[in-house]
Amino acid sequence: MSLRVARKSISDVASVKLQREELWTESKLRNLIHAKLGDKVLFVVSNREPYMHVLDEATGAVHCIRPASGVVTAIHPILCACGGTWIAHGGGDADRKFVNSKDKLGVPPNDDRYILKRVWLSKQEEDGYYYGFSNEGLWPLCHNTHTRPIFRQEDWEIYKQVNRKFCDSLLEELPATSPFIFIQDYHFTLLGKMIKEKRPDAKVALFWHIPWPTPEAFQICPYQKDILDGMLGCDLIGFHVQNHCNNFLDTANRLLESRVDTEKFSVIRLEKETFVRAYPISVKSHVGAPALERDTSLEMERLRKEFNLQDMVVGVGVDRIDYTKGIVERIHAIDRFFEKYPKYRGKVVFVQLASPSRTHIKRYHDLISEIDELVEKKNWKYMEGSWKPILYLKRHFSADEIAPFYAMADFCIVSSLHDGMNLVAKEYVSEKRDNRGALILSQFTGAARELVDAILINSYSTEEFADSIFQAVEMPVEEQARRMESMRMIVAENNIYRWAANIITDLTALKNV
Ligand code: ADQ
Repeated sequence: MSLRVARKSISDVASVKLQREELWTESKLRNLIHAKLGDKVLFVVSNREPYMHVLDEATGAVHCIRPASGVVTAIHPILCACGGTWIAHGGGDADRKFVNSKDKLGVPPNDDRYILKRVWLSKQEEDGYYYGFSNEGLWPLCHNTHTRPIFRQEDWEIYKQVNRKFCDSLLEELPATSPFIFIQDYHFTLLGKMIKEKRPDAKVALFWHIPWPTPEAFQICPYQKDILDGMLGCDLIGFHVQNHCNNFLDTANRLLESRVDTEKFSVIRLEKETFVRAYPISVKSHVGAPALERDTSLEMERLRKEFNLQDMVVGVGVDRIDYTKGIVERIHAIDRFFEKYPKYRGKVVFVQLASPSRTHIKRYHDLISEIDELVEKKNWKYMEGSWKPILYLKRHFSADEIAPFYAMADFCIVSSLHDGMNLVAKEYVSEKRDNRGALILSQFTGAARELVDAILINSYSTEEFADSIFQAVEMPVEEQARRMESMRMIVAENNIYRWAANIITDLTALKNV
């Protein structure tokens, strides 16, 4: 079966290459969606909401923020382009103040491009479904990072209950005929089947934003059959890369009564067919965008002054604080770099922007302390005068605040131990309008399949990692330009609009079974 799958995926890649035409834009996607969906709106379901209203306890002011989430980064531009309704957990402490009587509001604020419907969860629901089953169970199950998944029966019961709650909230919104529903991620493995039970006419796609493990790894999960069964309620399941699709087909083949069709790339169970495809997710991309869309130069100058970065070689890392992102490994590599190449002490600064996430989970709580301690220790080891090797900025940043850091960075480090795609790599490349800079990218990310002109590393190998930093800071300008130009072209061609267009085209082409 693996051989047949491999042959098919090679021919698919070839045909995708043939189809490349001009760049996809917001308006092109809008036209395609109108052509494919007519006046039907698109429904998106995700755990994380695109806008959160949070109370600043110190000042009493409420801020509307965009959460640090790859799913939000990717899906938001699509709904801005084509409108629709996005159903998500209202997780902000001031969220209830900003919805109407139907729990809805128009977003972006003052622009109203689409509707956000907030679903409210109790503390107990959030604990069981989000922190527990999703992030202590499924998240480590799907990432090869040697963190043990924890499955508790009470979390599973709540997870099912919350999937049902989202289903009910969605069903209230659906129009009379053939709605299109696009579910995001591992928080909603049961939703596809639940929707189809009530609305067999709906077309349902699920996009899985994290890796899919091998059947050996997946069968650790005590609820494996229910999860696969729930997912196979969908008409289409998307993963970032072919390898995750192959793992999924293998898993369904081995763990469930089902038939896998390696020609069509589908799974048939109880006469229901589910198609499985790779859609590498991406960002908007600034290539081809008007040059003056956003000028970051003043902001860069301000940051250089504020943080004493004038005349420094600057590296950047931008992450949610998560053990999958390899932040600890990165700090060890930076340490080794300064040990091995002392001439760079006082000349290179690594800026780490880090947004705390899932802090109620012990593993995340411990990781935050571990990073704090490590940064402090390494800075103490090397600091000379006002120079410190690591500038650690631990907070949430808006996209506009992150952009000048990318633009000014001579190199960017993405060192995930395992990552479905990793959008930070693509954001960095997209922001380097001058074709300068080097990307150090873990070979364990989905992005490494596309961005082959990055310096690819094994994040577990401190020596190799330290040498990659040396290679990045020493890289001649011509080589930077050649590599960066090629990566920018790839991100521009495979931007988020093309990603959405491919999924919508495939979903609308399916006949209901
Ligand atoms: P994540 O693991 O959340 O998502 P990643 O692709 O790393 O996603 O993107 C993180 C996003 O958060 C980026 O847009 C980044 O700019 C932003 N961000 C990071 N640090 C921030 C900070 N300190 N403040 C504010 N914003 C910050 C999952 C999968 C990924 C997959 C995405 C999309 O784990 O593999 O790429 O979904 O499918």
